[in-house]
Amino acid sequence: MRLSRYFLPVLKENPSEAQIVSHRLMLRAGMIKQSAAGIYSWLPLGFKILRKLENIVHEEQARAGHMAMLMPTIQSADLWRESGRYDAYGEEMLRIKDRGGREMLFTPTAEELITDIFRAHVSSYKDLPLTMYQIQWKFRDEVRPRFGVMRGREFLMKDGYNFDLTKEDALHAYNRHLVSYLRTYERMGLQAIPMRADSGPIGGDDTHEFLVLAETGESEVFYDSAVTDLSFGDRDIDYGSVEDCAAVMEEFTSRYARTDETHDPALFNAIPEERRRTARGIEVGQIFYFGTKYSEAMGATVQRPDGKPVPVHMGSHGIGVSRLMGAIIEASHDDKGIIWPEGVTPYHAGIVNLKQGDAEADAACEALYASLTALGLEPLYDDRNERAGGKFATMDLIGLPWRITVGPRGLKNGVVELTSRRTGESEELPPEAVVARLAQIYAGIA
Ligand code: 5CA
Repeated sequence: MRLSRYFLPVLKENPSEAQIVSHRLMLRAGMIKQSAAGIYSWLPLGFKILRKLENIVHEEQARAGHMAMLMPTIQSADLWRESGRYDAYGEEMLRIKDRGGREMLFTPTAEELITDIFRAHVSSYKDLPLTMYQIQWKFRDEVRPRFGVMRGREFLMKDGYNFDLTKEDALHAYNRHLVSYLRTYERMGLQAIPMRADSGPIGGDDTHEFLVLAETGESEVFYDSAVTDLSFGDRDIDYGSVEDCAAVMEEFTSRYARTDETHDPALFNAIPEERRRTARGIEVGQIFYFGTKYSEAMGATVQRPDGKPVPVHMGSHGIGVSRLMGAIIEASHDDKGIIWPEGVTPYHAGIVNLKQGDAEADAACEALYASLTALGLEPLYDDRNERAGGKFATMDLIGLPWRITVGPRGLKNGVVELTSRRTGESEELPPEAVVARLAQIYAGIA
């Protein structure tokens, strides 16, 4: 992509409505534009990152054996009356009437609709286990939409639903989701800690939230500092293995880590004092096991091997895809702007031409652009007729992890400069060596 042709409405001033750094930087970097309270348009740069996050989620769901599907955003109220949630959900639900006066709603989550699909088509234990998910827009009429995409009213969520014959099978699905979520967040450059939480309007007793520690987080959390030493890394887990998934669950959830809703001061105080931590966190996902709550209410049963019909055991599992963008920025920025982790960066490297119009500099930039593109990498080339200072400021603001600076002086010596956004360190290298280095950095990521 060439910056001269890109739609990147960068703001010079800090927007006054933004209270936290991620919201400020998303507006300044031209990623989003608010259209109404808690409702945003995703401009090309923001949308590109959103797609990257979605792709990671899709890849990790496929790895865990879950099937992608898509359900409508507008649903019939009748379905929600069956589960009792049409009334229970309260003011957060956006209710709509169609021209025939029929009551509809904009989906805040989709347990009812998926259960309706299940009961229409599945009647035997032989079709289980089954897990399907979607990445779809949700609407919750939040009392206080704020912090940009962090607490929106319209937001993008991955929601997945498992159907199992027994409680044990459903708990395996729960553990399997925990494992796949750990891997998903790590690929996004985040440490998200599973914490025992409250199940709220979804229901059930077993639930964990995944929290990214950040001062601006909306949740108060209490944990044993030992949980922050854990990392999933590149372990090869067999998602079909009950033991493998249970072992990861045990490792990541046996230490004290809870949100304020489930906090137990007595248990917390039993942790050695030097390991007790109170902090704030951003909830980027939540998994639930709620047994037969929906299947019983809606008549979703299957025949057991002995022929007896039983309600299926279910759970649901959510990832806040649009919120994640804010969480990543909260975790990775400096006073100049965003610093994207390599796994989610919108473009792999920026090319800054210090002297646009200089035949040699232009040719060197074009050659770099072509070589990187040929490797399957996406460069963002700042080919505008602007001062170097302005070009650097834009690159720093939008946060690409690597910048290649090309100027007539370096080219006389056969070199360009490769700069790391994270460390600020630069190295002078021949253009071919820069291309080889970037290929190496992104091998296995891009
Ligand atoms: N049905 C379940 C799981 S699919 C469910 O709805 N879970 S949830 O309520 O916990 O939402 C899943 C995730 O969506 C949350 O962990 C959070 O990351 C994200 N989320 C929830 N509300 C908002 C909001 N108002 N703005 C942005 N993201 C949100």
